[in-house]
Amino acid sequence: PQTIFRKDYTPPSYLVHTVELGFDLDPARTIVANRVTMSRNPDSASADIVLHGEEIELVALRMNGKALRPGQYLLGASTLTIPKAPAEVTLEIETLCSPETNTTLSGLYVSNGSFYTQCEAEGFRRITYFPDRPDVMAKYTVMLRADKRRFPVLLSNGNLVERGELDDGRHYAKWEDPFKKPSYLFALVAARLVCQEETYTLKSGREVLLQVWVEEGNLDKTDYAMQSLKNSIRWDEERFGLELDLDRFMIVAVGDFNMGAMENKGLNIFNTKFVLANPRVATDIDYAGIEAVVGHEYFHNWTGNRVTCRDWFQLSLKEGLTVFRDQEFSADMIGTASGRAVTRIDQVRTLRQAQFPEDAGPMAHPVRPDSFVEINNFYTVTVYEKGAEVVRMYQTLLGREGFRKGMDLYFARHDGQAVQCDDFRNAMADANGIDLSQFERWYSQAGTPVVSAVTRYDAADETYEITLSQRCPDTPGQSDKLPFHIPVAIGLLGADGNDLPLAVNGKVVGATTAVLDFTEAEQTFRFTNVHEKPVPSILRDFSAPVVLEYGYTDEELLHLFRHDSDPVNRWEAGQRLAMARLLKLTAAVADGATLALDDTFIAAQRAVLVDASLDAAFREQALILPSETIIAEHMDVVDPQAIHTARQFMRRTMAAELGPELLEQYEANLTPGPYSPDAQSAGKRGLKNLCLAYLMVAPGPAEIKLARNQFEKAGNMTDRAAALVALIHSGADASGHLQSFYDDFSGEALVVDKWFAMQAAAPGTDLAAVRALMLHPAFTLKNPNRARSLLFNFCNANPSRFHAADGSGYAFWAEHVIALDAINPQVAARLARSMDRWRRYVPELRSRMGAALERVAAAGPLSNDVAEVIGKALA
Ligand code: B3K
Ligand code: ZN
Repeated sequence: PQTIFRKDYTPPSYLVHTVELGFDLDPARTIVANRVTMSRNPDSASADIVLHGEEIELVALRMNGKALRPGQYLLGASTLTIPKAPAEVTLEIETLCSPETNTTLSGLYVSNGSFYTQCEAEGFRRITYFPDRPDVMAKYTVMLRADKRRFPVLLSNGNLVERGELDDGRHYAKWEDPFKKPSYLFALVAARLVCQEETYTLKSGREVLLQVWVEEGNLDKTDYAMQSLKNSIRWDEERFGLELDLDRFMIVAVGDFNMGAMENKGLNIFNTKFVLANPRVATDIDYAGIEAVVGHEYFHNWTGNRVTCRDWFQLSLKEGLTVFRDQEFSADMIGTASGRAVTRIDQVRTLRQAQFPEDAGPMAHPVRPDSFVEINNFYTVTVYEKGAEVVRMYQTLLGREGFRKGMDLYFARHDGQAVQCDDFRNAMADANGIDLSQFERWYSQAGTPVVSAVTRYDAADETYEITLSQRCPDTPGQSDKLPFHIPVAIGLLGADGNDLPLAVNGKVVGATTAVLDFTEAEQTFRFTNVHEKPVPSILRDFSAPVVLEYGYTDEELLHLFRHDSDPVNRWEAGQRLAMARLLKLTAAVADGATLALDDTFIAAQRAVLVDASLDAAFREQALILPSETIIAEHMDVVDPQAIHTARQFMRRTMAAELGPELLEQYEANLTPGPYSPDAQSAGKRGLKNLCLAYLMVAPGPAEIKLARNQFEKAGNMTDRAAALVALIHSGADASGHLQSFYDDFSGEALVVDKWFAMQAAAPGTDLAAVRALMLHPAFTLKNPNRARSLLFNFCNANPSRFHAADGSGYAFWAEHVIALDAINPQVAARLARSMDRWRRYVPELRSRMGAALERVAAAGPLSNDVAEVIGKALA
């Protein structure tokens, strides 16, 4: 496979003005007629037209009205080149494709008998020959023709301008998108669907048509998506002054989809998982996911579509920014400061669970990568979530108003353009009159920076000094990194737990949190008028995506855990207390020593659990122990069984010591009455179900009865699924409950996914049980949601079984990476990532993991997607 480098970017040789597409849709043999007008790009030295094409058959090619003979164009493996073309060109291209055999779910494909498309990043070239790159923006007109009975609904981007009947039971619809767009935002749907629709009035008074399209039988599950869409529209108007620019905005749900959703202009296509919800089938987490993803795709209309990326190396320009926007949207929808903090804690957990490991592994790459083999491998937690952290840091440095000024300037300068990450940074800097050149390193240097803090209190002087130093580990292809520009938010707590007033380097701060501009390798900040020795609360609200090292004592952490006014750092203190103990316990397990957990820790947990002045959602967060994956990241050599045993011991001890309080909080957080997904109620359910999970770690008959009762009486999926998970994890016989759950929901694909997922992730489920589940009639590798629910959960969320000593889990992994690769390379490559951290495991496991990787590498031919991931893991 060939590596593509950012430094090799060259402008397109031809610019496209208009694209007229005609589709004769037939599952086996679809004819695509493409009429495109283009002119030579003055910024390019080349007069060759280069079009991309994959898995399509060229039927006819005309240039300026004349048919081209084979010698007049060159057909490569994935390009069509017309050398020395005239300055102004109209091309007419006719091609054939086969949607029903397209299992990659990229390009035009069939799901449950209907047509859908997915073009980002490079799927449009699987539909027609085209300069399929985001810096080629054009106006599209689309004519769809299909059998009316089988495909009654015909949708594409923009506005419906015409529809009518054809011969032979066929019909047509013509769509026109008034906005220029890159090919990756093209979409069509031809399907048997129904919709919930509504006319919505924008702040300006303009009316728009909103539609949510789903398969028949799912109209009882579209309310929340519609509500989230309206909330998103309103929020973008209020927070960023950005209005919906179309008369019509459609969301379509499809059951076979490679990722969460896609922001095609005016026609968002969604994985059903992020559209369909009602209390019977969806959990609180599902509801939150729908709100976030509907928001995310909607916000792309400005950050992604109106202003797009020059090339795919700039992906975070739209993704990091849009994730940040959806995070802020979700936080604002909750509204309270503590609710906001809970969403922030979730973000920090995701970073530690997935992004820090990525940044420390063989696939580590900067937020703006320098090279790739397969772009689809770079839709990563680094580009998305770390990218969002980078955007968040602008806001932390500039304040909300300064950030808004930067956004306004960005749109003023770049609306309608395809630009780079640097353009966004320059808009932020210029709008605020500050120098952000060092900030560029967040885009160019991979790896998670480590910030070390040392403090010194001078009682005589009443000064407090904090010396920060930073380093960043080497990553593939990068060493000797330069210092980052890191905003370090800090507060100082007095002995009474209150924040002390702050004056830093001679300047009064006027708030209880100061944001330090940390830019050097080492830098000292001096607080004055500090009347007592404080406890520092460093990196409040997780102000930068770094690892913070500071020699906190237990007393200091307990003080922060009790009093910190910053809820994120309050939570963090609890995580530090837990992590120190988990690491000691893990070592003790490995050494065969006796395990013990101190009363101080238990007492601190008890205090938070019963503190009714705290939101239930926060208390839940505080009681969740660091995951086995996060613990592993803190160790040089990883022994997954020891980690699992240690963490289970801690959970069992907490359950035993906190039994009465857990039961009391279980009862105190019931949510009687009709289900509502609001944050308050969801928080209560979350805490209640966490209490249940602890009570079920080593349950007696009373606890089992409690769980069974909840399972049977539950009025919503959140409570029902939580009870079932608790039963499965407890080791009690849950087979009857699993069966009745399946029988009740066998017609609901998304619930069947949950059914597979909860079994796959349970420590009681060994490989034999997973293989048995694969034989279940509802299992298929072809549906990504289903494959993820069973395989990915086993390989990523059930470490004690996946890492079985005999290596059987790894062999299973290899077998299915290979099997999936033949069906859907994008999904296969995601599964391939489960082995990223293989070199860190104990030698017995490491050698077996290496063998499994070699086995995949030797299987052939592999897709570029899988070859890149495996090649980098073995490099
Ligand atoms: N932009 C799409 C992701 C496309 C992934 C292609 N492999 C979804 C999103 O981020 O909104
Ligand atoms: Zn996105």
